[in-house]
Amino acid sequence: NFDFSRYHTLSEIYSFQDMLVAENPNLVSKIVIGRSYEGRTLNVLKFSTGGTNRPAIWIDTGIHSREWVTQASGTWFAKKIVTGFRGDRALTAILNQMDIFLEIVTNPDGYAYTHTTNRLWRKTRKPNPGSRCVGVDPNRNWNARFGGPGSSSDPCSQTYSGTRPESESEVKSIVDFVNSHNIKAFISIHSYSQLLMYPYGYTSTPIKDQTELDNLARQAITDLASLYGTRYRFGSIIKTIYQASGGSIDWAYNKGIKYSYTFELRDTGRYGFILPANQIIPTAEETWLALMTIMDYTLKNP
Ligand code: 0X9
Ligand code: ZN
Repeated sequence: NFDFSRYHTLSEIYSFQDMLVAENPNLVSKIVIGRSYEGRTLNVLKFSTGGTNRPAIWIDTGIHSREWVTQASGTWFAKKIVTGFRGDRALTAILNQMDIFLEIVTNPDGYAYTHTTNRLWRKTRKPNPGSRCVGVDPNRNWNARFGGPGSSSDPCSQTYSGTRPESESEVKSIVDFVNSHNIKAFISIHSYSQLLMYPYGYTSTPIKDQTELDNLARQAITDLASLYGTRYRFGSIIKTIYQASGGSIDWAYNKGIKYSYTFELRDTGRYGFILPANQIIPTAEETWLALMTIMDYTLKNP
């Protein structure tokens, strides 16, 4: 009865998560990895068929709260995993050996604020001492050339890094979680621009695994396009979108998670962050194909 063709409030998504766990207790569990600045739980869905500390895929959506198609797609992915398990051979093979961790509302304070006050809010909601401006960019707050080019030291900027790495509990909670799990792929989902990118954002020096990640990205966007013809570009962050320091996938890659990718979902700017709800399901469906390509490759090339 959850309507995937509409956007939902935070409480609706949180209820959806609890329902999914209640209805599929042998496959899905909810891990509270911390609390947001305003005290909301930071929920990660764990999809697992057993084992202990299995190799795993990390997927986050909604770290920038205004990118609503990402949280909506995240809920669709969660449902897709439970409905596809046992029927979908490739997905079942993944789940027989690996766990999938999915944080749908990675910035819940921001998401609540986009519903109540400002639809275009991006950052966290922690006050900045000495400034009237609120919030830190949670994709500039990671310990990967923190404070470098493509981030701002101005609390009023949309790309404000904060005063120190991991100052935001929404970021620190993921860092602690990832550090204590066996994550093989780290995928962070944003919108918009239709891009699939790999590190780095802070430097144009290529990563060691550039050729492999480039080839996998090409395959993933080819599979994505096979459904509705949606065209993506791909490459390193700095060459594809712009220079950005303190981003999550640069941190993940530098800590040894080879398959670190970030998506920018639909569209290319006609609607931008305010993507019409009738595009949620097609966006999620096509993105799922790219995610499957990356997860399947990760399974086969650990
Ligand atoms: O600026 C960003 O954080 C991302 N674009 S967005 O419009 N969704 O805000 C670009 C992500 C670059 N990724 C990393 N630096 N890890
Ligand atoms: Zn974003």
